[in-house]
This record gives sequence, C-alpha cells and structure tokens, in this order.
Amino acid sequence: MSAPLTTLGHDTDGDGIPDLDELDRLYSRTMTYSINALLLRHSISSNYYNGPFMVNVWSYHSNPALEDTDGDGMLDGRARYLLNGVEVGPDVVGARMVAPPDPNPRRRDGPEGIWHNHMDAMRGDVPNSLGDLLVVESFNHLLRNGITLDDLAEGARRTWDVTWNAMRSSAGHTVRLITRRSDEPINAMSVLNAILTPVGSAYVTVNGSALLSSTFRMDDQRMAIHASDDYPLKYMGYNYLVDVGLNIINDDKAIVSRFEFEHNGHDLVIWGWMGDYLMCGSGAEVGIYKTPSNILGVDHWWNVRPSANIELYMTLSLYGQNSRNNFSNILSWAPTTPQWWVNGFKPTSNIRAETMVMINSIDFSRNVGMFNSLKETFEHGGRNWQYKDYVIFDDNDGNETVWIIRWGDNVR
Ligand SMILES: [Ca+2]
Ligand SMILES: [Ca+2]
Ligand SMILES: [Ca+2]
Ligand SMILES: [Ca+2]
Repeated sequence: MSAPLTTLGHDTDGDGIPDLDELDRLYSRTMTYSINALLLRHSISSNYYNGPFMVNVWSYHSNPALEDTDGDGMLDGRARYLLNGVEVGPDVVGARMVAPPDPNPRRRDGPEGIWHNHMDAMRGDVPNSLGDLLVVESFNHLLRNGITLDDLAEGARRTWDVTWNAMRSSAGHTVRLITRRSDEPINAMSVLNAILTPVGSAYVTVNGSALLSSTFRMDDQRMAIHASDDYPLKYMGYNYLVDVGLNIINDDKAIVSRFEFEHNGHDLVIWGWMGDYLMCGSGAEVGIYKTPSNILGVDHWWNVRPSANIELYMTLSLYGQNSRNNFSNILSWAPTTPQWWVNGFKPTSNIRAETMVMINSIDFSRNVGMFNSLKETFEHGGRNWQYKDYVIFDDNDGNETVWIIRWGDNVR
C-alpha cells in the first residue's frame, strides 16, 4: 500500500474504497491449533515453541492494492466509465458508465470474462441514435433463411384466436390490421400480410410490432436495427402470450427475464427477452410495464407512458459465447433519449439464446423511488430474490442504476 493505514481515507488502488475499508475489521485470531499441528508433524516438542499463539488479521473485504480483487472485470468500489475508448473517472464530462461496481468483490459475478469482453466492446463506437428507416433488409433476412409463409401461419395458428380477441378489445382502435393472406409472389408486403394475418398480437408485439408503424430503423452506425418505442405496443401492452408467441415462432427458446414489483400503488414489471427472432435475427429487448388489466382472461401489461419520469435512460448489449472466457459482441445500443423499452436486433446473426449474454442498464436517477421499490424485491425474502444473481443495483456515488446481466443455460 502506498500510505500507512493511519492515513485515513487513503485509497492505494484508486478503486473508490479507502484502504482501511477494504481491509474491513482487525481482529485477533488464535493460531494454537495450526502451530500444534505443525509441531506434531515435525515431531517437535511444544516446549521448544515460544512464539505467539495469537495473530492480528484483517477480515479482508477486498484487496487494498488491487482495483479488481476477483478479476471479474468489475472494480471493487466504483463503476467504470469510458470516453472515446479511454477509461476515465466518473466526473469527466461525457463519460459513459459501462460497468457497475462489483457487488461481490471477492467472488466472480456473471460468466467468466464477460465484463472484460464488455469493456472491450464498449471502447469502440457504440451507436446512440437511429439512422436509416429499414424494412426491406429484415424481410430479406427472413427469406434468406428459407422461411415460408406456411411456416409462419402454422407456427401461429395455435395462439391466434385468443390473441386476436385480446388484441381487438385492447387496441383495435389504434391498430388497423392487414388481414389479407396474400397469394401474390413473395415480396415485402406479402410477407407482412402473412405475418399479421395469422399471428395477431403475439407476433405484433414481438416481431411484427414495428412493422405496423414502419419505425424499424438501423442505428446510425449500421450495427443493428431497433424498433422505436413510439409504436402500437405502447397502446396495446404486453402479455404472457408474447412469451408463447416467441417460443412457438422460434426454434430456439427465448430467455425471458421478468421482475415484478410495486411502486406508488402500481404493479410494475421489468420484462426482457433475448433470442433468435424469426424475422429480426439475434436480438434482445427490455421494457418496463405497469398495471395489468384482465381482458378476456388475458392479463395485459401496459407500458408506462405517458409518465415522463418513468422513461429512463437505458443501454443494451448482446453477446454470443465463442468459448470459455470469449464472447463476441452481437450488438450494443446506448440511445441518448430516455426509453420505456430498449431493444436491438441483428438480422445477419442467428446466435442461439442459450449461448447469449445480455447486459442491460437502466438509469433510475429520474425516478429514485422506483429504484428503491425494485431493489427491495431482490433482497432476502423479496419476490425476486431467486433472480438476484442476474441483477446488480448500483447506488454508489449518487448512481441509481440497475444492471441486468442475463445469460443462457449453455454459457460456461
Ligand atoms: Ca481502494
Ligand atoms: Ca481494491
Ligand atoms: Ca471484481
Ligand atoms: Ca465480483
């Protein structure tokens, strides 16, 4: 260490925690058993030992000479920030937070190497605004993969009746469905027709959603496509059928994260998916929804609009595992405007959900109360306790950011 422990507040490794706090508590520990065992092993009479039997040790919360005690890529006591690819302190203007403080400085959190890979990916240019309007490319992707109109219809038939009823009653006035099954040669419009006709809201809310309002856009760096949050879903809400739809439609089962909590008398849910989306390729999405209403036996989760203080700054990164300790960045997205829903899809990628890792951040500084309500549900005895390993709460230094790191079952 670079200063005596008597120098209060000194932080040798600069990780935000003073040396003394990293060392935690000094206590006296007996060494009698170990010393006697050693003497016995070497057949030495205890009469020959006249040293101490008690030693003073630190209980050691984290290493005062290392920023990242457990080497998992998250620092012991502070979040990590980048500006133009260079790691900087939190106070640098324009710096973007890319990793939370380590919730467990002495135990690796998340899949091995993921935070290192994430830091590397974030050093590059991360798209933060929308660019081209995009419709044709996702259709081409669909067709390239040999998916026929009959495939779409078959996959959706089972859920159609109930989703249609729910959709009609909840959102019929906001969405004009195209209900004609086209027999024309395959082109973008006939694919659109085929999708919307049999699938209904399950498809509309997951894969076809943005197509309804033509707001699928490529980000400004052409890394991935994004559905704008200003589209019919906000009038319709999500429900469990979305999960059903996603799982039927894709060969690959989606990984779903679903955290329920209450705030100010509202039932809220943070709901995320990742997987290989039929039309859009490898993708992920996370949204905040509130107040379920039961329509024809189906709970609908309505989004949080128009309450501006529930639109929050969110980021999303998606990775596919190549091998142990090695992840490829599928997409990253850090929009500069607050969202109730963040999403990204890469039509040219077909990574399976079980080898994916999603890293999502939600900055609750616009709504600290909601942060606290959510956090309580991840504490021992709370309703989301079972998911605690997937969520990191950063309330250090005035941050109120929630990080969701979700990985598939096959990630090693
Ligand atoms: Ca330190
Ligand atoms: Ca340290
Ligand atoms: Ca660490
Ligand atoms: Ca850790």
